[in-house]
Amino acid sequence: MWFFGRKSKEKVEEQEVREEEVLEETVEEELIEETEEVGETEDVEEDEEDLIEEIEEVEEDVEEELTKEPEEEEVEEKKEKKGFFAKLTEGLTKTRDNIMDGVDSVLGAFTKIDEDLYEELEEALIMADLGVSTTMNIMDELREQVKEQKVKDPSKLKGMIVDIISSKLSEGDSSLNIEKGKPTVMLVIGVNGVGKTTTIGKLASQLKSDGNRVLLAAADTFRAAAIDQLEVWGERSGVDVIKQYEGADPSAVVYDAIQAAKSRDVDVLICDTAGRLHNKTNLMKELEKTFRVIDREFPEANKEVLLVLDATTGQNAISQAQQFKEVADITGIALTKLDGTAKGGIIVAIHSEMEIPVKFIGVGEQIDDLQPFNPEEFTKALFGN
Ligand SMILES: Nc1nc2c(ncn2[C@@H]2O[C@H](COP(=O)(O)OP(=O)(O)OP(=O)(O)O)[C@@H](O)[C@H]2O)c(=O)[nH]1
Ligand SMILES: [Mg+2]
Repeated sequence: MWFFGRKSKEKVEEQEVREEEVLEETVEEELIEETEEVGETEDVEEDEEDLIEEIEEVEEDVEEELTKEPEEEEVEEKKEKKGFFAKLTEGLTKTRDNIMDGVDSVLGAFTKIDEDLYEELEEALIMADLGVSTTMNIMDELREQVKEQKVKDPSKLKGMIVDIISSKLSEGDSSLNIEKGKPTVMLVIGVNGVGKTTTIGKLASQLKSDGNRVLLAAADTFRAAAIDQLEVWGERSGVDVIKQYEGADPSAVVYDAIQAAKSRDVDVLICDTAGRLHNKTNLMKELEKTFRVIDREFPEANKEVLLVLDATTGQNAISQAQQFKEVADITGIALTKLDGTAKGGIIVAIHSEMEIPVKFIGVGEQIDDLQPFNPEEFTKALFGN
């Protein structure tokens, strides 16, 4: 115990000394800390001022951004609106060059307007897929205007040609035969590969977003893949497809679809058709049968027969139109693949020779790459005036 007691006494003394040292150290540390804190407070105040300045600057920037924003939004909107027009202008580049390069080189080679100039101009327009009879027509009008206006300068002819072509494109009614409160049946016809199914898909999507109840009929039963392809477009545009099976009677599919359209109170029923059967006679007979079914089963409906033509086929499109005209009362033409072809001039020939209005133009494979044909917009995209 003693030992313990003595040791404890020494320990207590040691402990007291240490406690005093620790206390001194702590006070010293606290003092240092306090002085440092004072320094820090000054720093914080400075930082705060900097921060306020920064916040003010950011606020100014934000205000500037906010006042700028509507302008940027407008630009974005314009960009979207311009989408199709820009695509059309770009798509028509080769067609424009094809027509204008020919015209320019002829006009550049003459100093006066004479028969030779007219002949060469005629050739240039035919070469640009405007078609023989349309070209003759354009030339007749041109000669007349030159005489009337006493034009002497060949360079004046370019503007005159553009005006004549533009007025030709404006002839005819390009609007679709769709009325609110009355159903419309649209039969989409054309040879294989021209873009019928794709056009139907794009059209279904547009008509639906315009507030119409739309239904599709897979009356191209020639290939199973054709039915599948229409179904894919139906899904994309959120529109139902009435179908049967490969090899089924196309008129039976149309019959089913008409019954469905009636019971579902559909506004527009669009029927896909085969572009190719075992032979051409078969194809035309099948179409006639389908027309009879529509007339018998849906007499109260408006009828649209849309012939799809592929712009890249040039003059061939005219002979296709002539053949289909023999069996069908074509009410309008959808001219596809105007993007990237040099043969877009065919649209002028179709318009004036066939006396069937072009109602739609296609400039690509996407769902929004189809537009109602607007003659003013089209000539603006084609000639930039
Ligand atoms: N570049 C371009 N391609 C198009 C356009 N329209 C359709 N196509 C393409 O042309 C090809 C044929 O289109 P479809 O819609 O299958 O043609 P279809 O007339 O239904 O053909 P069939 O069913 O075989 O008679 C597809 O690869 C389409 O993507 C267009 O405006 N521009
Ligand atoms: Mg098809």
